Amino acid sequence: MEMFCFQCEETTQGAACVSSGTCGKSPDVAALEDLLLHALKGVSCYASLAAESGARDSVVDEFLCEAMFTTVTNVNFDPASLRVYLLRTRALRERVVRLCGESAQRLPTEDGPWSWEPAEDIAGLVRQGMEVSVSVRVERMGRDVTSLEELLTYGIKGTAAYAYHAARLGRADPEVAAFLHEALAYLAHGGGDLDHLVELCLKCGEANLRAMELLDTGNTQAYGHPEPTEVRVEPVAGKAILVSGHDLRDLEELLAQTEGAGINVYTHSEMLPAHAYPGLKRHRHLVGNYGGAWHGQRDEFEAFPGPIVMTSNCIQKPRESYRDRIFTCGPVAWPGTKHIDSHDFSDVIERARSLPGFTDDRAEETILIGFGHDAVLGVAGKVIDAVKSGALKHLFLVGGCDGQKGARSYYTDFARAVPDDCIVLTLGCAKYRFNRQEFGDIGGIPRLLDMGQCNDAYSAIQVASALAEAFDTDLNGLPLTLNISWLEQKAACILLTLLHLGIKNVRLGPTLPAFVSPNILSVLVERFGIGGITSVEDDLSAMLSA
Ligand code: FSO
Ligand code: SF4
Repeated sequence: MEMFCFQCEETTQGAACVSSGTCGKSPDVAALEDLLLHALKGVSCYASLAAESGARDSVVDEFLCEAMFTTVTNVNFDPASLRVYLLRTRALRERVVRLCGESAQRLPTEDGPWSWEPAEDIAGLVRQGMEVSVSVRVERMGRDVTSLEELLTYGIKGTAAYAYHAARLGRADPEVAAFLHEALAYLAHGGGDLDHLVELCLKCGEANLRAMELLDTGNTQAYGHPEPTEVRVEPVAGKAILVSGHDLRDLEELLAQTEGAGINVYTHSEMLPAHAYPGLKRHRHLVGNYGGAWHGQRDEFEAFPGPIVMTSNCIQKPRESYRDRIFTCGPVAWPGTKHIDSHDFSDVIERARSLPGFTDDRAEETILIGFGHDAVLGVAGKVIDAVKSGALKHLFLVGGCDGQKGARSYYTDFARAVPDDCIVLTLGCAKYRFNRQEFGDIGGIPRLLDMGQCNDAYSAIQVASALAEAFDTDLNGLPLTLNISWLEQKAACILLTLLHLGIKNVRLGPTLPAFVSPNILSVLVERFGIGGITSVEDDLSAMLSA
């Protein structure tokens, strides 16, 4: 049986990856991830039953988030690591069954995710995974039900990823986990009711809003509110470590362990926003950002003269030239690369000492970042006055994930074409398409406001809500258009959050999700006004005249 994966925007020919993933995922890895999802649904069936009598287990909740995160695009490509997740899932199920007590017997007697037993070896697990793949479900449930089930599943994966990062900063809300269990249990039983699936998708958007809020609180309480900061984007002489991904907690630990070691630390891709947090930028050896969005990593990592740490997605197949100096953390894994456990970065530091580092300073060049909700709301009065006086006509959120397709140059052209009396808000790795360009300002307000990582969509929502209140309108009544570039499942959960908030007419590109069937797309268009992108000129003029 062939693999079948269409969870991200880079799926082959806009349909599904069937012989191998564009991302590098092998059929075996795809099957193991499908099986992990299946096994987790089994755990959630019991966790939902236990919750009915008020019994909860934070260990299970945290594991669920990490294990769901490991199945997100560009996170885990290692069959051995996925086998460990599967065995841990089976062991935790035992724990939740005990938590349920007698109610555990209420689950059906026929086989299902609640009764799965792991095969002996990886080959056996792969065979089990192929039996629960998306294509099997499409055959059983039909295209439309599977389409909504996948939208919900991907929303859950994204929410779990944000909840995982928040938990590492000591922030968790059992209600978020309770929703994830409820939704996975519904999927386990093959509910198939389209209306209920739509309702669960919107509830997922609500749970994700809470997960992003938890992460925002975790980040800002640990490191302070991001503040406008000029970040150096060309290297300086000295030994060097590069940190990519999204996990600020990993970065904090690495900075503490390299304090006074004479090694410079650089951010890469979605780690760029770290420079704006007072609690992180106080480390003088956090010297700058190196490179751009995730998909340029193979050239960038090859050229980087030190070790690289991947704290979350997006990892690509390492080239031989740097395979022995790339390290993974948390849910990230690639076969044959060293995984860091318990924040012990001593191997990374040792590797940095043994590598040459940068031999000289490159010409200084900086970019301005750090416009989280606190910084933007600090100048809200100025923004409101500028809108009232007509100096500021429209705000565009141009952000989300970047990807490898040439069609994504649309976002560079779009940001460039935004008229001078409009502001561009951005976040996520999509900003690398235009964040080294000069945008100028409107009455002292920079025309390009970098709000942070993809999860800082939370900041954008806070700012939009405050402006709506000031103008006595709702979120759809603002001169604001969301033009979102999507790649993977964190974008799916953010989209569901926007729909939960009632935000209409979001543009999604560069292509619409392959997992959304034509019928379900019509529902999304009719109910929420979701649309794709066309040409920069047509889209801009439609958005400005709406
Ligand atoms: Fe990008 Fe990757 Fe942050 Fe994603 S690095 S693509 S949406 O993981 O999460 O924006
Ligand atoms: Fe293809 Fe994306 Fe799935 Fe990778 S994650 S196999 S690129 S659809």
